[in-house]
Amino acid sequence: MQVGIVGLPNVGKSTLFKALTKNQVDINNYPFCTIEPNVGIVEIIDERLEKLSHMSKSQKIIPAIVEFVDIAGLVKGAAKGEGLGNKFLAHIRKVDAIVQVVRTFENSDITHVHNRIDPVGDMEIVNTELILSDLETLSKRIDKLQKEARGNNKEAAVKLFAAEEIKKNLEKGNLANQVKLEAKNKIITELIQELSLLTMKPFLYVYNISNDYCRDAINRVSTNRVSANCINLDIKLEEELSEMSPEEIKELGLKPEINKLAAKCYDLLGLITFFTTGEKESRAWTIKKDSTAPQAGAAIHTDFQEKFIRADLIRWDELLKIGYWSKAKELGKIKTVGRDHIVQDGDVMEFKI
Ligand SMILES: Nc1nc2c(ncn2[C@@H]2O[C@H](COP(=O)(O)OP(=O)(O)OP(=O)(O)O)[C@@H](O)[C@H]2O)c(=O)[nH]1
Ligand SMILES: [Mg+2]
Repeated sequence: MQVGIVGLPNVGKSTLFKALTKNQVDINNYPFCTIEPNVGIVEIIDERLEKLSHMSKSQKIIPAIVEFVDIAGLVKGAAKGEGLGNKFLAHIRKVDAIVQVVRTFENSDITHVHNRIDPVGDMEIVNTELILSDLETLSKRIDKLQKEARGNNKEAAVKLFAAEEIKKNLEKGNLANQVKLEAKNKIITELIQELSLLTMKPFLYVYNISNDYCRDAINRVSTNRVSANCINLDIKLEEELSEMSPEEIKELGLKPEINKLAAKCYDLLGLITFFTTGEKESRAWTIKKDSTAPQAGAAIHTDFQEKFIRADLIRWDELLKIGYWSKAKELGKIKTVGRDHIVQDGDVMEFKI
């Protein structure tokens, strides 16, 4: 699962990527500094895992991870091939969720491609390009569906109706992920997968604030309709903190906020964690929300799904309170579940295959 970092050129995308992944990447005060995408892994800091590993005296801790991709800046006309145009959009198409970095900080030394600080305007430029690209995808699909629907193809008719509904919304400037569709309808789900629209992906806005940030701009952003899913971050400061030792940070009386973003992205991707714990290792495993026990097992080994017999589980905090697995078992606190059981975030599990 990958999260793509997008936004106008020179707004702090690579700085954010560096703060998150600690990968050394080019950060320079000029637009289109990044051309080829940078890919990096971020460990999700999880207090629960640390406590479990402490309880089990584990030799190794293996946290959950999220992959981030730092993508080239986009400009007006990208959907028509301006800037890095289509190449840029192809990189976005591959990711599972989008983090859009929006500049709100004022600093005349840092070039803004439009020579102004206007977060709402910037977001609209980026979103418009994504929407235009999606409209092109939709138009082609609608043409095809219209032909199919004429032949009394019921499935095509359902898809056509949904595709037109999405198109209408995009034309109003809404993102596809804001369109209310019958999420449980199999045909519509299939259409959504086939279309793979950029604006259907989950979105998170990161407002790049700083000491010299413009409060007025933030206020305008927060009253804007597209700001539902957002987070304020002083990206430059976070990057500086990522280079310091915990002692140095403590001395400054500061607290990094960057981990919150990684955790929020994990959530944005629709992911949850279950744990395994023992002397050898304690580990956080990543699964999609609503996964069944055999599907969760597949995170450990693909074989586990097919050869699944049952799973034993307990909530992480309950296990921690009791102190160890065998005692929890003695006390009858370990639950045995079958194939249909839906795994919850924070379950500690053992699989029987
Ligand atoms: N003052 C200030 N400067 C920042 C902040 N974030 C980034 N910068 C500076 O802005 C410049 C551009 O940052 P990058 O991270 O390279 O921007 P980018 O979005 O990756 O740019 P492209 O790759 O060209 O699209 C660098 O000089 C950063 O140091 C911030 O929060 N405050
Ligand atoms: Mg960059």
